[in-house]
Amino acid sequence: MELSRRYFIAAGAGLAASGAARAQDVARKVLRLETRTIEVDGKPASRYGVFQPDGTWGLVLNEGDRFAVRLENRLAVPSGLHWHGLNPPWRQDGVPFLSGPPVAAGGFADYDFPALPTGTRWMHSHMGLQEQELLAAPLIVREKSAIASGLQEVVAMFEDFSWRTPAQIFEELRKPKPMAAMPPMAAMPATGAPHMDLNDVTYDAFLANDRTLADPAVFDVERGAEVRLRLINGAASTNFWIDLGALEGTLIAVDGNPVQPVRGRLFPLAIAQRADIVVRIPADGAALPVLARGEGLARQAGIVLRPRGAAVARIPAMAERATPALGLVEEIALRAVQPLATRPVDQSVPVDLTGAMTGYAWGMTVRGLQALPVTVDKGQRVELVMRNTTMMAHPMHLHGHSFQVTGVNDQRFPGAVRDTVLVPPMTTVRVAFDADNPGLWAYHCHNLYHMAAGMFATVAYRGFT
Ligand SMILES: [Cu+2]
Repeated sequence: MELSRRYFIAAGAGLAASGAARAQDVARKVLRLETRTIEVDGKPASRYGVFQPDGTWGLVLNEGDRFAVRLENRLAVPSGLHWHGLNPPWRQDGVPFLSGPPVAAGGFADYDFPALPTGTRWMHSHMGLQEQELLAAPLIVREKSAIASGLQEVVAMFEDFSWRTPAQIFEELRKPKPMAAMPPMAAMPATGAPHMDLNDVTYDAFLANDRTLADPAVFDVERGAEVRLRLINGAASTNFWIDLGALEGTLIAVDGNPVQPVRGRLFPLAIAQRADIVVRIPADGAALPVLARGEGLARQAGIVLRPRGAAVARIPAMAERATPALGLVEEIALRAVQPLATRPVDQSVPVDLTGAMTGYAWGMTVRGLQALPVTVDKGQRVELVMRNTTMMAHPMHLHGHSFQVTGVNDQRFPGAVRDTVLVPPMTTVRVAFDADNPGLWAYHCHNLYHMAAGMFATVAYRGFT
């Protein structure tokens, strides 16, 4: 295929790790997929991770940089990374079997493209259920404005943790269940009030930067100074509320893309979404927790901002009360700073999110057909009309493009530019994007188990692949 020449990518199928020795020869950052041990509730847990050779977690670039990376797979299994929120040429998107082959155990792959769009992105494995094994890390492209502001930046990624293997979790989910215990994926109970299912996996812990609240990551900050939080929901299947406690913050970007500022203490953060929030550290000098509280749960994780000399109080892993469900009240109020250009929609594509009553079978239909891609022509303005026919919320992610949220049910508005939007139960969400990045792109629910159970589709450019 001509593309493989045009875009320099060496998928390291069968190549030995001796390729690593040459990494110094090219001006590339090296990212390694490794096995490491973290501590959860005082017990060691062996999990995957993404580190630079000097131990740095993930990657921070500056606006204008190229994403010039060699990815070394030091795991014993085929793997890879998807650069979530960046819009690379499709062969470099890191989705095994769709954008290219997986990276073989001991092999490597090279990537080189402009690191765009800027902002808070992240990286994670798109291979099987590896994301649940914590194969994810922050990927930040610092905006010129952020660099010029001189604000201290604190990156926090929140994840869900289980002592069970992801395969065990998935097997348990897929087991046939008695009718009474079956989640009513598309049912209305006799009361008439819709029953919502918030979480179908029960986790043992939530993590912030790999740590529980028993031993949280603590960041030193200056009294009275502003700090820019770059918060990432890297969980496999948990939506969070970001809780700033007594502190009010200003939301300035979602999914890395600037929004008109929104003040608040509580912000929804669905699976795979990001939020940039600026907080001012009070002059009184108290330490400030930034919590991620599981949707519908009391369980929480968090980091602590500590002014010089402040004591850090123990924060319980379980709050007194469970949080409510995430909704779209905040989403509807968001306004993009850089919206899509005004132009008519060339095609509007109905996409239904579906769940079967029996078994754990999730799906999505395009124009009413399972497994049909969203076919687009380069240059089109495309609208996706996502109708959730199920009783669970689905964080829907489109690869390779940034979209603008343009409507919820009957309401139209020029909303945020994102790459992942939450579609709550029995709700229709509209997004629009410009078909400007030819390829064959993943388009799916970012709940790992929903995706694995079939809620996965593609966007295909006509005449391209
Ligand atoms: Cu889903």
